[in-house]
Amino acid sequence: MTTIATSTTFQDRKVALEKEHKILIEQKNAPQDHTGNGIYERYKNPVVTAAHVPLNWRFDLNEKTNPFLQERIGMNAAFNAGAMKWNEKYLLAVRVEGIDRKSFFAIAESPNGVDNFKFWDKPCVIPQTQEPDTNVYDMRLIHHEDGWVYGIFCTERKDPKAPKGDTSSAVANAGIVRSKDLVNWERLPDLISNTGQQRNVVLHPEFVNGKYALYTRPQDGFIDVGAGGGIGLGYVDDMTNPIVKDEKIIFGKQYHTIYELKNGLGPAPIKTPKGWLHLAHGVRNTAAGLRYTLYMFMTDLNDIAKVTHVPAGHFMGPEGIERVGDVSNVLFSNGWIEDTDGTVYIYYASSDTRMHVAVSSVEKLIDYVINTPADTFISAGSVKTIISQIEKNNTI
Ligand code: M1P
Repeated sequence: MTTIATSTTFQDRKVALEKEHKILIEQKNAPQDHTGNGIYERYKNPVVTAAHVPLNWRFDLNEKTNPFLQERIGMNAAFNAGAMKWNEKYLLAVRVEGIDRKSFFAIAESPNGVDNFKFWDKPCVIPQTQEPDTNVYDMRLIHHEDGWVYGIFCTERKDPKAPKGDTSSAVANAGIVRSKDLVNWERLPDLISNTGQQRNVVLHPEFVNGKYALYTRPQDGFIDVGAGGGIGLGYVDDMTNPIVKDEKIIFGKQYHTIYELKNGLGPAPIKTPKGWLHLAHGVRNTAAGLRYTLYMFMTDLNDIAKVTHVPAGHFMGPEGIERVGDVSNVLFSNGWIEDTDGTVYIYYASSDTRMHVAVSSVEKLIDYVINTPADTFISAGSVKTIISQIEKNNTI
């Protein structure tokens, strides 16, 4: 049997693919060319996309077994990444989604936090519990004061109680791994809580009265939070037996806000002299479907259950190309890095498709959270807030 593929086609394609990939990975990034809002600067290029995934994960590079150099394992998206600085490098624990719809985690590393993100040699191997995860996603990386790096992620399995013929209903819970080198991961039992489902679970980086503190997002159903929802806070004595106790909602959903339908914590909070800075996502319904935006709030340094400041509205909403993707009109963040000089790299995904970065500082974020007017929850209140600002400006 003859084949139309020739050695030349294979070699040409290989050279072209490698060149394209190198150009993409090494492309320099820069802040967007506009004045912006003074709170953060969005960067021009996405920092990680499905096309960043190494060629040897996707292609069989042996000419004998793949004469046409076809992509054997396609990648669909790279998004919702956890983040941390590690050995002077900026790391993202990216949710990579294959075209088989399965997500997995893979670490991408950058020397500067804004470009040149390269994946490590192989994706992360997450050990299984007795009940294998059907899908895993949205890992938060937390370097806890106990010395371990924890990865808390969503594990999803088919709902065993789903009626016959319902092939969609699932149960979501928090899966937990920990590591000392980010290569070898130890799987701990999944979170044990009183609610049916959990997503967006985040570990507080410090002990609180000798206990581990976990931000939760209890929900009744897989998509709908139902009667529950909101950002919860509960305590665990021992992460090897993670039973959440005293779970209370510290930030509930609220009518006619950007977190009307549901909300969930993003990355672990950043400690500042004024309080703990939090980044979260809020979801509201629209005629065009759900809209996910990011918002910020601050909690008390000595009482992490006490919300002290909440600027009105969203901190970041989808803009331009960010508005379009597999699940359009979504911004989601589960990773940020506070650098030693106070710079904050905010990693966010757009429309469940790609990763971006926006850069701010602890100082700017504190100013934003403390001095942005709070929500009055009614239009007349918003008008009053604007007029008060106009009048103050008139006295300058
Ligand atoms: O599709 C948007 C997001 O939907 C879910 O978020 P939440 O748990 O708040 O509903 C998650 O599946 C998330 O990964 C996804 O980005």
